[in-house]
Amino acid sequence: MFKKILIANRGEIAIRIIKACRELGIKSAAIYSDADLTSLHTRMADEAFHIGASAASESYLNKNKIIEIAKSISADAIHPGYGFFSENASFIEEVEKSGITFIGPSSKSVKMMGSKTAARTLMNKNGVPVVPGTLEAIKNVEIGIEFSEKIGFPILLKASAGGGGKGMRKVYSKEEFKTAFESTKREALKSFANDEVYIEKFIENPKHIEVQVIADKHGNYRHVFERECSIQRRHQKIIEEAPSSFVDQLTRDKITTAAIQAAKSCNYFNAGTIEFLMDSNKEFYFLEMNTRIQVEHPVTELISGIDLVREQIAIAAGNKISFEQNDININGFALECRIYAEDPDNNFLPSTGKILHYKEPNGIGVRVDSGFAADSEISIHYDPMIAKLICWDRDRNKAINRMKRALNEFQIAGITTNVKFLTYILNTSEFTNGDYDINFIDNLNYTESILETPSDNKEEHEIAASVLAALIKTKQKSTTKKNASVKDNSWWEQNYEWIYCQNKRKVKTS
Ligand code: MV4
Repeated sequence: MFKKILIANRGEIAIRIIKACRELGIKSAAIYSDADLTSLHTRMADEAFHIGASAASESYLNKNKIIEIAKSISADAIHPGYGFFSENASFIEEVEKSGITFIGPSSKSVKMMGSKTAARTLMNKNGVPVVPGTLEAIKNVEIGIEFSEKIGFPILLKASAGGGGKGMRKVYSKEEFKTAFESTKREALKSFANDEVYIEKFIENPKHIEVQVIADKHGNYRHVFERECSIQRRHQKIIEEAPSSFVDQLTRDKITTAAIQAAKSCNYFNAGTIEFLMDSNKEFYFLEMNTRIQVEHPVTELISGIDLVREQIAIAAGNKISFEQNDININGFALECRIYAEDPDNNFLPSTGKILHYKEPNGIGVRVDSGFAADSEISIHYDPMIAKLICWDRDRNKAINRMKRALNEFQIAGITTNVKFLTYILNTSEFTNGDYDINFIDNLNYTESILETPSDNKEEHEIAASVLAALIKTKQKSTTKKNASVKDNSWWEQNYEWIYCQNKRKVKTS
């Protein structure tokens, strides 16, 4: 097993990896940018090394510096987390060349899955259903129109080097085709330095279902069931669930078999995810393969009992997968809410600044994977995700109720978050019934928060929040006392107005 792992990431996933290292008796080494000098991941790791300025290009995306540090501290392996270099084939090649183990797949697998046309061709050859369309890039407008008419409009033009929603355009008719084709090519060239574009039939109102797979370097393949990830906005997932309430056992057998076949077809090792679109008839189509650990991996961990990050590390070290397929079962139900520093009342504008007060929910079936604490700074440089709240219970309905309770307990002040928005979604009948697809948030009529905030003055919010934090710290006063104007039982409503009164009094007398 490895002695020391360099974690080439930050925030909650760096901390998640540190926890796995500690349980395995492996030393963890963090890298940190200027902005992360006092961040949790920097503090929690056994060792921490400054990498550069706050901008990602100067720090977490500084390939040479990362490998240089890994060598100089004699790290045996690098864990990339998600984002940053996790799916960068040239980074993986460099790591492979340096003699350090990359905790992830081979650069070859990543390259293969990075080309959407290559991936489609490979999947098609191996019996994995792909969306009807072309397996190769479209050579010219005439061929494109002829093919589109054959499968029927609307179609999607997709950049071969794209993915995650980048480089996609819907085309409704042959009249639009030429302009759309040319601009998709132009944009693809600019974004990915590759202008190959192919055609897929547009699937109407599908669900996004993905299958977790694990493979080792000895040719063993396992699946860890599916996740439902349709609740998203602009390709940013917000709520994920496992298992999917839409997927019956027969469909599950089919889609997990297809996922394992997909992983085999590119000689994959590491944890990975096969993304599918599923239509209302439960027909599913391969979309992309994610060759990394994903943000939403905890829901799978909670229903299966498998520690996916531990498996990743062990597999990279050359171990076999620690379980047989028949050893694991779906136990209960889990969902994850992503807590973002953004303002749903203001077009989801990112909210930056200092977290003045922070308290996580806890209790049975509640897991919080977070990168922040009180006094943490949410900067413009990185992802606005503050924390992931993951709840488990024996069935979906119970888990949703537990999630609502936990969201209500989550105390974050100083910045705006989407916590109320998440609660709003959980209360919709569509969500409760599992009756939604990838267009759910776009079609949602969320205009204003149900509850009024006591004041729109940011400065007053901040003062009140800091007074609240101070009061909680010194336990000077019970802050859970209800007053007449309380509209619900959220901590904000219970505490904020009370503290705000206190604060006003304080300001007056001082
Ligand atoms: C599609 C599609 C409908 N039909 N392909 C978006 C991300 C990228 N992975 C593929 N995407 C889509 N491909 C066909 N043929 C709809 C989407 C899509 C989507 C897919 C999954 C999750 C969220 C989405 C949001 C908008 C569009």
